[in-house]
Amino acid sequence: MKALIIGGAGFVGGYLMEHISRDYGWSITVTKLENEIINQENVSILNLNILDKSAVVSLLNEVRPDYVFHLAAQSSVSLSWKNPSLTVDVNIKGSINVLDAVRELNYKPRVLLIGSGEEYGHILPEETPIKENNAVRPGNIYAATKACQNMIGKIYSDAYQMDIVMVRAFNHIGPKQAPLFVVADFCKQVAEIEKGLREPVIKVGNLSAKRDFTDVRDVVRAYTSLIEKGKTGETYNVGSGRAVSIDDILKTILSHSTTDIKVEVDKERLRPVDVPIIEADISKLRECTGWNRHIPLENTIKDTLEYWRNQVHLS
Ligand code: A2R
Ligand code: GDD
Repeated sequence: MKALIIGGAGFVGGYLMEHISRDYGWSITVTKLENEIINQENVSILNLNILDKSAVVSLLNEVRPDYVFHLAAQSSVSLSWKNPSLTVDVNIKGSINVLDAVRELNYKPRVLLIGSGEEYGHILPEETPIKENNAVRPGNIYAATKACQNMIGKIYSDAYQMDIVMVRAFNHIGPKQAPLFVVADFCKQVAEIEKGLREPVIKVGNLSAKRDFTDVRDVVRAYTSLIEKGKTGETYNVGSGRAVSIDDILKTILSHSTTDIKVEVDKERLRPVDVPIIEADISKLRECTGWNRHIPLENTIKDTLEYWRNQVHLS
């Protein structure tokens, strides 16, 4: 099998490459933006900006993959408030470029489109944990772009009989994630405090939100299982099935530190809207693939904190 990973220099891309090389042995081509760096042996690395449709067409014709993992995105909810048009361009226009380039091929590779649990948005109490056929009511720009990507994926799949499987990924975390995201951010701050690089005060945003966190190493196993076994035109939640408050996440991180750390809410970290709870129903994923989380949340948090301690030590 030939796998193409689009947007492979990001957080998930690195883990997906490792998992495919180690556990599947498929040949891998991975794309990145020109300014990005990928250090991975035995993969073919190409530059691609998905906003350039003709470049996407040429690349697909050159690589002719069996499987396409489309990871490229502006992936931050927080940044989507600050740069809505970039988020719309990359997540909607970029995804259409990918789908339309696949449509132009004279064969039908299987495409996995990565959306988000954020698409569900304002979830009613009786809708938790949320199923894939629930209404989507996106509460931010990022979520709206991913809901749009999902709808367009379904349209391409039905209208052109394309082999597209869609994912709604809930929060994924682990070592090497950018400190734009909550667990990496808090762990980095704690590591810097422990090293004496900042005063013993951790800055936080909305601690009452509840999100469904899964280790990225478990998430990539779900993606490979879905590209093999998912049903064409269907959407699958990928999450743990259990929401945890950001406050509990913070307490767990702090419990692994011996330093006495004060918590301070930083208004800059609060979002115009932050939906209270997003929790996945993962029965459809389980029935289709037999997937189960292997890594408990506490272990992921410990690994992430250890990663940031090493980073801070090296800096
Ligand atoms: O924004 P950058 O410089 O970090 O680059 C990101 C890249 N990317 C693009 N690639 C090709 N053409 C573009 N126009 C373009 N704009 C951004 O996609 C980054 O290297 C990659 C996405 O990786 P992350 O931001 O680290 O996301 P992650 O956590 O790997 O999530 C993978 C997928 C995304 O669709 C998320 O929205 C979803 O899972 O949660
Ligand atoms: N980043 C950040 N920083 N978030 C904070 C902070 C803080 O200091 N304090 C509280 N939070 C809260 C946010 O308000 C949000 O409710 C929650 O922590 C998680 O925020 P992020 O880690 O930034 O992730 P996200 O939920 O907005 O988006 C992630 O998960 C989505 C799936 O649910 C990303 O990985 C998306 O790409 C993904 O689609």
